[in-house]
Amino acid sequence: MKSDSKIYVAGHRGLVGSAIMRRLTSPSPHAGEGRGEGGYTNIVTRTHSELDLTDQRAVDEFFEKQKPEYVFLAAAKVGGINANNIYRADFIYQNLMMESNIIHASYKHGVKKLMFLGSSCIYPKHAPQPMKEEYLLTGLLEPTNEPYAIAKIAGIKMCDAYNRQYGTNFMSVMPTNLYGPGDNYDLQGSHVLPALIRKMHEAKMQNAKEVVVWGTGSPKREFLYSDDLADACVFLMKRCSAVDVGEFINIGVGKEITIREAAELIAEVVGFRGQLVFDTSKPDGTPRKLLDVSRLDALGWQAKTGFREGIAKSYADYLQAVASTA
Ligand code: GFB
Repeated sequence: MKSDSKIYVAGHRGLVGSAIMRRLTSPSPHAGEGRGEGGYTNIVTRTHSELDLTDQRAVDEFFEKQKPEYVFLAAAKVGGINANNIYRADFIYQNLMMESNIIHASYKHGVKKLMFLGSSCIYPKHAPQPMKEEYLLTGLLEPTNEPYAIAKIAGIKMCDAYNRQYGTNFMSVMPTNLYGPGDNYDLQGSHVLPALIRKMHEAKMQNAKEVVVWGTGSPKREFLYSDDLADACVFLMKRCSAVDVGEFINIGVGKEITIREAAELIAEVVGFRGQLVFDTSKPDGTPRKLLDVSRLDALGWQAKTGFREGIAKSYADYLQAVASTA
């Protein structure tokens, strides 16, 4: 990938896509360690109203006209445990359509390299921890996000099938739970960290005595800051091919914490001093989801942003988002 290569970032306004945009246009947090300085100048994007990625003909026409050389497939219908559980049809339909249209158009129009972004929920609910890439399809999935996981597994298998049949260079990467600037702070649809940042902030402002945390607080999660993920994606896109990463590769930090610990740390960063109350009528989801990142590690990439630092940056982003809508 050269600085003037034509790069299409699908989903450039989302948590992942916007981080990839930042990384492509500005220096890597690893700059100085030989990881490149950004400076990609030929990036093409389309908003949802300009291009409906579930529309096969529109996607095909876009690829025919634009002829991108590299594609980051970061467009997806995403959400937290509640949204996944309720909007099950939307999650499977929209994700299957977007992936299918973009992967097929990339093959048809000669894309040099495509990166498909999946999710750690592709692994079986009770997979041994940490989860190695080879545990895919060795057991039953977590029911709250099964439709989303099936769509993401289909994306991995599509990339692999096109590589094998047509000799394409389509790489799949599986990030762990993500957070960062531009996250979704809607309390019903979001993931746990943006939800807790908002709840704790609002409780602090209203001098409320407690904040409700869903579930038991005992599930463990691994959290990766979105700019770190973007750095890993660009690192892999530049240096590796599908043959180097195999069917797909995990991207994570290799460490996990309980939801209770995450909530306590957010309370500290936000400055909320009340009680945490656990609502056990809400689902816990998967008990643990820790990725084995030894393959990525061996390729020479490790995450940089510590959890406290990432939460502090995310809280600053939330404050800015609140200020801009006030
Ligand atoms: O982040 P989250 O929604 O998704 O929830 P998953 C993680 C854990 O945090 C669950 C608990 O045990 C939740 O019950 N939790 C506590 C909360 N308080 C809250 C809250 O206020 N909001 C939310 N959302 N959770 C998602 C999948 O699973 O992970 C997606 O649904 C995707 O498919 C994503 O794979 C990475 O980690 O459980």
